[in-house]
Amino acid sequence: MIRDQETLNQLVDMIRQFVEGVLIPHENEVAETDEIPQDIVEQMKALGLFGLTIPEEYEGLGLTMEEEVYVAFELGRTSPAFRSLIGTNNGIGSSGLIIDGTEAQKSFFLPLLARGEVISSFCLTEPDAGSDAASLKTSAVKDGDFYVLNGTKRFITNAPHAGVFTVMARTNFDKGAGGISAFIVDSQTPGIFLGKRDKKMGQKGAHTCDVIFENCRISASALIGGVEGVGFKTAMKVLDKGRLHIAALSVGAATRMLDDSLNYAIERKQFGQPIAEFQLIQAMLADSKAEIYAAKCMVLDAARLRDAGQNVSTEASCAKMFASEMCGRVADRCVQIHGGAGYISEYAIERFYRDVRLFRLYEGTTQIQQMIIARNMIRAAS
Ligand code: COS
Repeated sequence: MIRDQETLNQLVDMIRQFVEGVLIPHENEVAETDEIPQDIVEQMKALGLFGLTIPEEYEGLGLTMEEEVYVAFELGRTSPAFRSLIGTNNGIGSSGLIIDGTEAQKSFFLPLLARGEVISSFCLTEPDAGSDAASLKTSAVKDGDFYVLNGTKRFITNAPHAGVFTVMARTNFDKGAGGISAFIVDSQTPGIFLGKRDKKMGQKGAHTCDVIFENCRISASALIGGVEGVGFKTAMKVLDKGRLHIAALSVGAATRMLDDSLNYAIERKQFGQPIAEFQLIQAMLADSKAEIYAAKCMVLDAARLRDAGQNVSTEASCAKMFASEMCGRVADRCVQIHGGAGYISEYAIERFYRDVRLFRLYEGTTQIQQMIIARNMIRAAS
């Protein structure tokens, strides 16, 4: 749903100019230093990028899902590290509160997140609970007006910068997924320790690490929504939305890679003519164009269904699976179009090839999306 086409066009144009004028020129610097310059972070705050999806009553822009994916198509056209910094406040770090939080929790935390004053992270994955998220072991034991958290969370995006964590922890060890509760936790609470920053294949400038809870006492008021046992469902609802966002980013990144490769193919001459004239190069360009178009249509359709209030668990998984796999295929073809130059870091495609590999893994691997889609089909048919 687009609330006002003209306003959306202005926002998308502004973000496109920011991506082209500021972010793309800084991609190499971010890749080399593994840091996003602070003045860029300040510009992101000033543009309202930390609060794109936070409701307007909590100082965000309150984008609908359809509006959000149009923005993600643009943000996807530069290094994923930039989007990653604002991604948790707009996605997995705030959605749990927006969907299931109490009014007091929302009005306290959401304006801070929307302004970018506080970064949020989503603590679901653990060393022994990745795809099988419902097997998580971090415990939250009630002690009067407090809960005591113990456990380790792994690969937590933005944890080194986070002021607040959404933590999924077990309040009941006998109930499987129904024994998991969600908490909103200040990162300065005693008993929270961070691991070393992970050394990743790509996405330099985006930081992840372990978050360790050791007898960390938090107020009972930190329980999201004030209800125990529904934290797994909160996490799944968060991921339904997050997966659509990643699908849109995959479309954006594939578009950028293809644009770069088309320009390269037009300029690069071999056998006396631009390589773009060769049919085998054209096949790679055309296949990529068609697949990007297909993924974009899927993402927009799923976003519109979500805005219409439908359960889009299946569609979000279809879009995430197809778009992220498509992005991987496009990355591979684009390296191929660049030839030897595609293996050299002077060309952005070498970095994108590594960066986009994550899209097929996080917020649920392709195999988990397949499982969700098939399960939903079987459930609907029986
Ligand atoms: N929305 C709302 N509720 C949902 C839901 C959704 N999208 N998906 C599942 N649930 C509910 C189920 O209805 C079920 O509730 P009941 O017990 O009341 O029936 C409960 O949650 C448990 O669901 P399910 O039985 O399907 O859980 P499983 O453990 O079998 O599998 C998967 C769940 C595999 C889908 C889940 O663990 C998953 O998504 N794993 C990947 C995790 C992931 O993406 N990690 C990335 C880390 S974040 S970057």
